[in-house]
This record gives sequence, structure tokens and C-alpha cells, in this order.
Amino acid sequence: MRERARHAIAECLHLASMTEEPGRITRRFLTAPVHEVHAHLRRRMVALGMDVRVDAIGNMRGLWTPPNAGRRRLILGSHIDTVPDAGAFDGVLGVAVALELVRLAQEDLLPLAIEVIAFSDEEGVRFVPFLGSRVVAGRFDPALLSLQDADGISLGDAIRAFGLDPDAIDEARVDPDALAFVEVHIEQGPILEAEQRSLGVVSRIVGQTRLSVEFAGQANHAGTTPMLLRRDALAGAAEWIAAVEDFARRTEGLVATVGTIALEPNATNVIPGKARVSLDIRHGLDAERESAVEGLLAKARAVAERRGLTLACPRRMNEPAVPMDERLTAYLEEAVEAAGYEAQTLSSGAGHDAMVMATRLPAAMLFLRSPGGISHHPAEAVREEDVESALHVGRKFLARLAAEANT
Ligand code: HGY
Ligand code: MN
Ligand code: MN
Repeated sequence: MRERARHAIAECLHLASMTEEPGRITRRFLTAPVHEVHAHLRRRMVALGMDVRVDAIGNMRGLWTPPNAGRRRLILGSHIDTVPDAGAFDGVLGVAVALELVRLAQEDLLPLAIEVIAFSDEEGVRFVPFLGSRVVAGRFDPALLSLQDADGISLGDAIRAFGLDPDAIDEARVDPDALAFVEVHIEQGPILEAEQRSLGVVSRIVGQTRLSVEFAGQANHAGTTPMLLRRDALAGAAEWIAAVEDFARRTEGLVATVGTIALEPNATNVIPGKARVSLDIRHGLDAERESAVEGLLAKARAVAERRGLTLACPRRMNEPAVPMDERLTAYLEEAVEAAGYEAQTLSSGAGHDAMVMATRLPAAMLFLRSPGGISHHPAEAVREEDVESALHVGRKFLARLAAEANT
């Protein structure tokens, strides 16, 4: 099994070379390198005897249907898009492991149909998060088709430019007989490493809200405008960003991140007239998250009022905390113990396609240790022995599910 683990890791490193930016890993939704990823995955899926298709939102989907399978199918998968300057394992490891698990299910002659989905967008860097899994889960809002990316290209045009038809999105919904969705993913945090554990079973995925917070003041000459006559949008945003960090540090269980900033006109010798920042805010309890969002928006309004700025705060995404399916989680824990490891459950601070798929069918997640606890960074890593453990556990989980699916 160690050889299969090496193969999965090698596959992730190979896919990492398919990037928008030579020298670093950046692969946004339906950009050119995704064609290369699809070609690779198509070859892999065909070689496994799977029926292969790309759906209308750009998910790459392979279906293995053994002769002795019943009606019901298990869905495995994760996303193939990345953040800018990403690591090589966030998302794609789940697809590589899923394909290895199909091979193991074939070797074990499991009477279980398995669909592997490589989701086209989870990070939301180009448009909004979870486009791939929203479509599969039947939660896609057609109004999103008019959203524009940083280059002014609409989501609908991006889909068409990739050679797909946005009018066919409804056909991409998950098969109504789907049994469950299971996602294998790196933890992306420090817990499993600190506990010296290979694997973890996810109990719940924290909720998250993403907003754009836009301060507008008055652009003016940097040399001739007295300090007391300024309405400096960036100075206002900076004051608020410091308040966000201070608030989150003082609020148990809350994380809040300002990850992007865009200025207009963005010149050294011009007082910024506009400052648009992003806010990513998460908490295990939805009420706490919502109250934190309201509190931080109230702080933004107070800063804007005092500085004579205007404020707009459009929401980009709002996903509630999602518990994983108890039955599937128990099967995963049994499989972890049967494979000789101690089951450790943990909640996920990172969002995943499983949180969207869970609104449509029972969902569960298996985490692998993140060495150094780092992710969304080129130093992101995974250990061979942990991928091997995940394959042992996955093989036992599939057998358990197959036994149930055909009762
Ligand atoms: O941002 C997240 O939580 C995930 O990595 N997309
Ligand atoms: Mn990610
Ligand atoms: Mn991910």
C-alpha cells in the first residue's frame, strides 16, 4: 500500500505543475491549466474503467459501476482549484486518494458503485466559493452567472469560454440514489500533528461568512491636502482592520481575516478615494459568528461616520456550521480502529465541499495530518505513511458501506 500512497503523492505533485503562474501553484476556476488537469484525470479514470464526463460547471466526474453493484452509489472527491501560491495537496489529494480507493474497491470486488468528483471550484478565488459542489447539491443560484471576475468576465462567459454550457447546469445534480459523500482532505491545521496522529475523523465543519467591506472617501492630492481636510478611505480601512484583529483575539473560538485589499486610484501621491477589503469570519457556533459579523460591521459604520466616509458591505458567502453524518462518521471511526489507529475526531476550521454536499446527502470527512500545520502555502505537505493509513482506512470503510448498501 505504501507504493499506492507514493503514487497518490506523485500525482498531486504532477498536477501542481499545471498552474496559471509558472514557479508557483495557482489554479483558479476554469482557467487554462484546468484543461490539463482534466486531460490527466480523464486518462486516469478511463484506465480504471470508469465512465467519464465533465459537467456544466466544470466538475470532472468518473463513475465506476461493477457488475454486482446495486442501484446506490458512493460519491468520493474534493476540489482541483487552488488559492494563489498554494500548496500541492489542498483538494487534489482527495481526488488522488479517491481514485486509489476505486482501484482497491475493484481489487476487493466490492458490489459498490463509486462516483469520483473533482470539483471545479471550492476556494472561490475567481468568483465565489463552492461553485462545483453547489451545482452537484442542487444549490446553484443562476443569478451567480452574471458575477464578474477581476477581468470583468462573467461566470456564464467563463463557463462558455471553457467549452461548457451554463444552460445544462441543472443536469449536473447528484444522482438521487446517491448513498453518501465522503471527502479525504489534509487537516490544514496543527491538531493532528500536535497529537502525533496520522488521521482524524471530522465531527463538524465550522460556519463561515465572507464579505466585501468597501470604504469610500475623497481622492485628492497627497501634497496639497491638509491632514484635517482629508477623507482617506485607506486610513479608515486600516483603523477598522486593526479593530477586527483586536475583536477576534478577544473572542473565544472566533477567527477573522482580512485577506485582500484593493485601492482606487492606488497611487503613491494620491489620497485613496476607495478601499475595498475582504472579511472572512468563522466560528463553530452560528449565533456567535452572526453576532461577530454584526459587531464588526457596526465598528465599520462608526469608523466611516467619524471619518466622513461612505460604506458598503455586500455579503459574498454565508455557510452555516455543518455536523458530519453520525452513521458515516461511526463507520470511519470503526475503519480507523480496524486499521490499527486510534480514532480522533476534530472539527474543521477550513471549509470543504463536504459542507455543501451535506445539505443534499449524508457526508463525512477523513483528515490527514498537516506537517507544520501549514496550508494555503507552498510549504503545505503530507506524509507518505499518512496517505498509506488513509488508504487502509478507506478500504475498510468502503467494505463496511458496501455491506450496508446491498442489504
Ligand atoms: O478557506 C477554506 O476554508 C478552504 O480552504 N477553502
Ligand atoms: Mn483551501
Ligand atoms: Mn480544500
